[in-house]
Amino acid sequence: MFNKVLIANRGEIALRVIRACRELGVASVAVYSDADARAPHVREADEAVPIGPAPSAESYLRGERIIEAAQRTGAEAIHPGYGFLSEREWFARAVRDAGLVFVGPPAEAIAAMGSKTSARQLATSAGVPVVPGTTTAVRDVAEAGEVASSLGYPVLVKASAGGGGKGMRVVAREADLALALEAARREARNAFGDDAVYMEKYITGPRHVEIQVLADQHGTVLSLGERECSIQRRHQKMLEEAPSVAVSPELRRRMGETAVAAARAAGYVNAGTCEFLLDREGQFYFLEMNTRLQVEHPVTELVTGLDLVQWQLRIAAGERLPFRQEDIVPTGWAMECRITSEDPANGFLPSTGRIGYLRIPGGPGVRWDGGIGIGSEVGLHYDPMLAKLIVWAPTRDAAIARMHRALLELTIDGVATSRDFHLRVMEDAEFRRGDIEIQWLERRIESLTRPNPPAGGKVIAAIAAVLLAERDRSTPGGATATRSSSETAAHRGLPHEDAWLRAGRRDGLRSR
Ligand code: MV4
Repeated sequence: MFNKVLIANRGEIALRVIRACRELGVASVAVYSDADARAPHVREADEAVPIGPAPSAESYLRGERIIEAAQRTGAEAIHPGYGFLSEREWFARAVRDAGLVFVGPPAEAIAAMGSKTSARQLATSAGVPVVPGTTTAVRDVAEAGEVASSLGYPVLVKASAGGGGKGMRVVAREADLALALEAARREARNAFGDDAVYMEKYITGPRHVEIQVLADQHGTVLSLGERECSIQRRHQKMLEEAPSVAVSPELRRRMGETAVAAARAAGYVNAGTCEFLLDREGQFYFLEMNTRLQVEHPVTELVTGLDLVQWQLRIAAGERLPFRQEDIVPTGWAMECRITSEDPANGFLPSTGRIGYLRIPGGPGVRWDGGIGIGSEVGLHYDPMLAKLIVWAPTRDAAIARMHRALLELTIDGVATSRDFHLRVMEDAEFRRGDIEIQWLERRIESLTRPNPPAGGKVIAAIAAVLLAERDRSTPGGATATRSSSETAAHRGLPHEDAWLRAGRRDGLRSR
């Protein structure tokens, strides 16, 4: 194993990697921008190196500076986290060329999966099902028209260099094709500096299900099962779970084998994720492969019992995976809510400020992967994700109840956050049935983000009456309730939360 690893990232993921290093007895080196001089990841690491001004283009994206910092501190490997330099082929190559180990896939695998058309070709040649469409870029409107009529409308125009939904246009009929093609090209050129686009049949109402894979340097490639990631807004995931209600053991086995085949075809090593669309008929289609550790990796960790970051480090150090596919059996249910500094009541507008008070949830089955503390300044330089609240429970119903409970415990003062939005999701009947697909959130955004009705005098009196009655009923000694009425009332006075709790009690949530 390495003696020392540099972490080329910030926030919660830098802390996550530091924790894995510490458990493996590996020293950690943080890097930080001027804005992060007092950030938790800097305090927590064994050493820290300043790398530049606040804008990421002048700090966390300065690969050559980060490599220098690794050499100067005697780190043998660099963990890129997610985002920033994690999927830059040139960086993976530069790290290797500097005589260091990149804790991630080979540069060649990043390149092979980076272009969506080359990923489709690779997948197709490995027998992996892809959405019907072209495996090369379309030249012009004439060719696009021919492709579209053979596929049948609606079709989707996608950027070859794309990913994450940029440069993507749904086309419902021939009359709209020329404009959509132009728009997709323009967006692709601006986002990726490459205006090549290709086409696919548009799949309506699918789920987004992804498979985690782990591959060592000795030819073992394993599937760690699926994550359900359909709850997203504008291609930003908000909530993930493992397993998926839509995936049977048989489908899990088939999707897992497919993901392993795609990874093998790319010469993949380390942790990676194959994204699929899963339609209502249970057909699945490979979309793309993410060649990095993902934000939502903890839900897979909780149902498999494996520490993915530790395995990333072990694999990078040349260790063999000591288990076989049949040893990996997901157990129970895990769910993750992304806690962001965005205001759901205000169109998810990014919110800034200083964290004045922070109450982190705890108790059975609760995990907090955070990157903030009291006093942290939340600005606009970086991603708005402050932390991930993750729970595990034996069943999905119990995981939902546990997440709701943990969200009630969470208090973040100083910035607007996505907390209340997540409470609403946990309370939503469709979500609780697992009746979701990729358009679900956008369709339900109104009811999930509507400001709470002002707690007028009557409402407050009603809540107080319920709380007092409940305290008297549920507290053996009478006087001090375990869930203190002041805490709950101070909970920004959301009437719906208590209504839900009461309903939950009636429905026997405790018996799960
Ligand atoms: C699709 C699709 C429907 N049909 N491809 C969005 C981002 C990129 N990863 C691929 N995406 C999609 N590709 C076909 N042929 C729908 C989406 C899509 C989507 C996919 C996953 C998660 C959320 C999504 C939200 C909107 C559209």
